[in-house]
Amino acid sequence: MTGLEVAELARGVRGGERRALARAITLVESRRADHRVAAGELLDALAGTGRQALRIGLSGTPGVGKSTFIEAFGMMLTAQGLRVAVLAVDPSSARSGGSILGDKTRMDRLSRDPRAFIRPSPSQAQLGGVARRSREAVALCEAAGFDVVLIETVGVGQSETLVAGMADLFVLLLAPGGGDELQGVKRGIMEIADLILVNKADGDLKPAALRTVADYAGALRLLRKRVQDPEGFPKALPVSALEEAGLAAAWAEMKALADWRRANGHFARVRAEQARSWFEDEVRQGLLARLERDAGLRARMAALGDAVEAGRAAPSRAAAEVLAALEAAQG
Ligand SMILES: Nc1nc2c(ncn2[C@@H]2O[C@H](COP(=O)(O)OP(=O)(O)O)[C@@H](O)[C@H]2O)c(=O)[nH]1
Ligand SMILES: [Mg+2]
Repeated sequence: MTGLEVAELARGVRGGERRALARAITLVESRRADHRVAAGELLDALAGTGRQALRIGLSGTPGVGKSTFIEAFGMMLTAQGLRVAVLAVDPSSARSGGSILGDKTRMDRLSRDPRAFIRPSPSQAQLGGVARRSREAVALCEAAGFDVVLIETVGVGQSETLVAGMADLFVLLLAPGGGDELQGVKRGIMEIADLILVNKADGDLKPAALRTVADYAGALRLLRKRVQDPEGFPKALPVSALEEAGLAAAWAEMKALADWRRANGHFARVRAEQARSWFEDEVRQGLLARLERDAGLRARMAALGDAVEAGRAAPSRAAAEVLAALEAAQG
């Protein structure tokens, strides 16, 4: 890509053109070396827009209603005049075929909405690559002037931490269920949630949903108080994505929380910390990539791994040897 083409793409993204944004995301997803360079230039060119979206991470196990929720919630926001981007972060997408496209619920209405932009996760990605691609895609959506960026992920542990690390708010979607369900949610996930939405609070499931909300509200009260929370947060609420009930209340809570965090400096502080850890991550990934690119080092590492496994070398000693070899290779 020439400098001129990058500049033109940047102009398109800044102008909020969805096709330019889609192309830009494809560019940042590419692992080709020349594409990486162009992607870096593009992100640089877009760095100064000063635009800020509300980034909302959304997680939940398959079938809980993420797609249904995102479509209904997204339509509600676009009806208010807001522009909404939806990104998917799915490290397992190589197997499942993507968490949005592979779905029964394809968000048909939202995808036709001119104020919305939907991007499924790419197939074939490892967590490291997913992290970079997702952060950059979020940055691109922000530069394109979207007001809300929804970052969806399936509940597979690691990806939730990843998404929370690039979001301003983290929402956990749950299905109605008794005590077992409460057990099933890992404590770590509870600790990063800002809002727990118990979906399917409709029809026969409504009483169970309301009980689940009460259970989680109780469990949340037992968690350690976090500095970035006002009184009453994290919170649990019932919603019905299907009947589009409780969505306005959920949005009101999200806005109230974001406003409070902005007013109290937590919003900017957390973003600054996220930027730092993004940077540190990139350095780590870059070092690992170097290690993996160098055939001699790879062979050395394999041999030392065997020696460690056989008890002929101490792990820390062997690691020091690989790092010394890496430094020497830098020369
Ligand atoms: N009763 C009820 N069913 C829902 C609701 N939201 C989603 N569903 C259903 O749950 C199933 C899974 O929904 P989907 O949005 O695809 O879940 P995802 O896998 O988390 O994206 C579908 O059959 C939906 O129609 C809801 O609020 N109430
Ligand atoms: Mg889905």
